Amino acid sequence: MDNLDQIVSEAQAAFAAISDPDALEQAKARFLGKSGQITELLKGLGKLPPEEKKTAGAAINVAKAAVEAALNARREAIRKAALEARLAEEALDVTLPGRSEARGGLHPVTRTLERIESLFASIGFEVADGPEIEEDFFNFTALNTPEDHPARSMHDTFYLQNPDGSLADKVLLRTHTSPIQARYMQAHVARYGQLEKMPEIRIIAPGRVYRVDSDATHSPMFHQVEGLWVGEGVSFADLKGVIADFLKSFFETDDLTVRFRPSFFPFTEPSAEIDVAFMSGALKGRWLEIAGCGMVHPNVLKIAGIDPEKYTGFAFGFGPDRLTMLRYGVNDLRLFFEGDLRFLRQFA
Ligand code: 2U9
Repeated sequence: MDNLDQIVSEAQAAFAAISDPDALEQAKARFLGKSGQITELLKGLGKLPPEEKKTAGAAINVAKAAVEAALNARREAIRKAALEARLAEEALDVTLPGRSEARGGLHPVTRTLERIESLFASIGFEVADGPEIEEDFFNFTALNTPEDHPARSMHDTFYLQNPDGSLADKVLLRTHTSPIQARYMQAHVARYGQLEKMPEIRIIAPGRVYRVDSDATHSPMFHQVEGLWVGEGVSFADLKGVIADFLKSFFETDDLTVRFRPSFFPFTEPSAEIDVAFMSGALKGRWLEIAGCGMVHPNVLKIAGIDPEKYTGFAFGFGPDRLTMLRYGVNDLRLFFEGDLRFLRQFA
């Protein structure tokens, strides 16, 4: 049966030379297919005399099994090689340096706002909020601002347009955060106005405000933090104490002097500008205008439904953008709103 050994060797050599799975199945057909060499030999068994059939049959089956074994071994080798190639291709180099998440940080003005909020929270002030798109009533009328006041002109205030381009009726971008307090007072009166003794109002109102103005010290969008304390017997002396304590805490020094300089606002009477002078450091001895304040005008209390004969209050307003410039020594306000990370990263 030399022929059989030869077929087996031929099959083994043929399979060994193949590394493509489809080509391997085609090579299999040459030996084990319908007209394959082994199949043909099996078919020829019928023609042999009965005494030879058994041994010849057994020998062919041994050869067939050897071809099948070679085929399976090669199939397995090809599968393994393919898997290894894929693993090598998809391998991760876990020793490469990682890609780290960029670290975010708070905007310097946000830091100032949070600082102001927490200092006032420590003396019982609640943080109040309101819409940036505001009604003329809450922005001006409720704050005792006359119909012909220049702040009401389109020259100073952004008014909203209807989709057809016509001017929206008395809807504007708030020019200060005072409407937050006007709304708060109205809601407070609706809730507690009937009580014999109305609970005190003690709020600060931080937020974005908008004015038609743009240069190195004015941005069309800027921030304000205003405060309001209304109750029985609230006086200008209380105002002075609260403001002086706040400024010392904010600038982390007792080495400063606060000055109240008479001024005018439609919503306060009397009104004052607040100046501060540091007794040491780079700004030593220079008066800096830092805020405005005053006793809430009786008309403002009346419009909110509060009896000005029974209750009084003080209000004040800070520009946190300016406070931030002072605290960090920045000389151009516009840097805060350009979103340049090279600038902002310095505060993160
Ligand atoms: C109500 C009544 C009174 C808030 C006040 C100022 C004075 C003030 C400035 C601060 C910096 C504007 O952005 S700024 O230039 N603000 O001078 N604000 S009194 O008075 C109020 C507020 C609400 C109901």
